Amino acid sequence: MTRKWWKEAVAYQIYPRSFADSNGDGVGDLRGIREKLPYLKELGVNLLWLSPVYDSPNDDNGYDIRDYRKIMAEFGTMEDFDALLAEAHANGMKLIMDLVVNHTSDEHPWFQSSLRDPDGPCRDYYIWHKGRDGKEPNNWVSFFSGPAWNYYPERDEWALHLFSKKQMDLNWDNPALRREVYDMIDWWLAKGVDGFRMDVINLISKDGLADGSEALAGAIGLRGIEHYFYGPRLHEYLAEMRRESFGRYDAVTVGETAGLGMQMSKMLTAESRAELDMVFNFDALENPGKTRFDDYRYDLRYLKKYLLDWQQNYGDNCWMSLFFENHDNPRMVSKVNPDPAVRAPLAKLLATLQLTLKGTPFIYQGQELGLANVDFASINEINDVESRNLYQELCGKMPSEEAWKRILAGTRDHARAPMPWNAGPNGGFTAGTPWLRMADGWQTCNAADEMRDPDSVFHYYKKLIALRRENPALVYGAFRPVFLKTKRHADVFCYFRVLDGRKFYVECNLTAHQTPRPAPLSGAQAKRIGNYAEEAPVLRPYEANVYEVL
Ligand code: ISL
Ligand code: CA
Repeated sequence: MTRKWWKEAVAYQIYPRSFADSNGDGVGDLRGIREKLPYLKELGVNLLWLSPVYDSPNDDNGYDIRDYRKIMAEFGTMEDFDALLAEAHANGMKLIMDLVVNHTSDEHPWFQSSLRDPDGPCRDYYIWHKGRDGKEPNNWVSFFSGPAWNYYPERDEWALHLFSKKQMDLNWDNPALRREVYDMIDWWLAKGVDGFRMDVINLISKDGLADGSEALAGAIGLRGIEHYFYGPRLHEYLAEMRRESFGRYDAVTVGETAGLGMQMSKMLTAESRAELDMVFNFDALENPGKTRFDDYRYDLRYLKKYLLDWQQNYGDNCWMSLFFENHDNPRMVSKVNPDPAVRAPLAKLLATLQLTLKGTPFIYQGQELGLANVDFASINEINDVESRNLYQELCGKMPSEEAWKRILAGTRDHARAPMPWNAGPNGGFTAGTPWLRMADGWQTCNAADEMRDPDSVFHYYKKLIALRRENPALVYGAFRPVFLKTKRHADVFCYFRVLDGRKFYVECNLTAHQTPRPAPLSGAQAKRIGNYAEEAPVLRPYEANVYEVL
């Protein structure tokens, strides 16, 4: 297996709007992030991913980019960015950007030119079509509700937007557009950024205009999906992009690729194919048959099945990313078990899995504090465009209380609530009014308090991150699961990580009930970390332990 810096890294995702506000306007910013670098250094992470910080009208909080080479005014200036990058590097941390190139804002000069100058150079930068009997060119729907097309009288044509009405899909079949994108990527790489997380990169190749099938739209109702998920020229574009930009730098790429499956994942990340380094696979973020907006308890025994498959079958030519949370998903602890009494042990169990399995861990801000979902009171407290549109749509189909229940189960704002830094006003996030409501409970659950408490979720993460960074066996070691055949041990997940004579053993109880402990290890061993202070003959709720076999 090839050794790479990004396989050994522990990554941390920052949602800048909600991380730290340096100037009291209620919005997190680049200086805020810079002020928190010592915190991140103490935690031990060494690869930072920033959600978009580019100039944007914020219809989708920065995922609608107006200028790829400019910093969003609310977040600061390019000087602030350069200073952040330099200081991250000086502290031994790499920094990757969010690359959003499936679409731009409708306020991007390319779109404005495409719209107003139909014979100009940007004519075919977007996906324009004539209407069908005065209506949309086809029946595709947007991820954010409603038809995926806007009509523009200026061209008497419709333009495709798979996301919000202000996020216009780029036409990747146009080589001139692709060149613009590669030049932009180069510009950032030349500046010294260490790579990119690539937003909905699996959508960039569309296969034409045919109507979407109702049957294939699936539980999420995405009619048209079969025409642009992993489209016909995706691999060609990824390989070209790598050749023309990333490939000439020591940069890492992580594709955001929903609805993936192992075969496609291997095709995207196999070293020999030179497309992407890693992908984010969402296949196990919900239990089978469930979607994010269903109110249910996630059963971790399903995660075990998924991990057993991927850890054993993904091969040595591919490398996984490991994550439970990001800015688009509710908090994992709340999904699995919202009971506050088990929050800490459960958060530590998830940390144990994420930091002892094979793959690069991506921790989402606040996960290291064990943050839970927010008890939003009504749709008025919700900012997210996806939630607001979906709420409107659902209210047409069901009583508004029921619609609200679905939004509350799945809204992306759970993860976007500002970081609680201390027990002071607004959790120390801002001296002003936070742009989005804080989660209740920051008075007792915040970074400062957890840093003082040696038993906190924060300290557990810190110790585990250090353990992983010091032990190549936890990075490159073979994965060897045990106790798979006994029904008695269906609730536990136990495995070894083995490399060059070093051996770690991990045992986890995936349930909220006590369960028999599998036979203990024989021979000399040392416990490296665990989420219960005392040893016991059984595994307690969500118990997790890591031993080194000596
Ligand atoms: O595909 C999905 C469900 O099957 C979605 O979760 C999809 O992956 C997701 O909405 C894409 O997210 C990314 O692109 C969006 C942006 O709003 C998100 O914040 C970003 O992470 C559009 O840029
Ligand atoms: Ca600010």
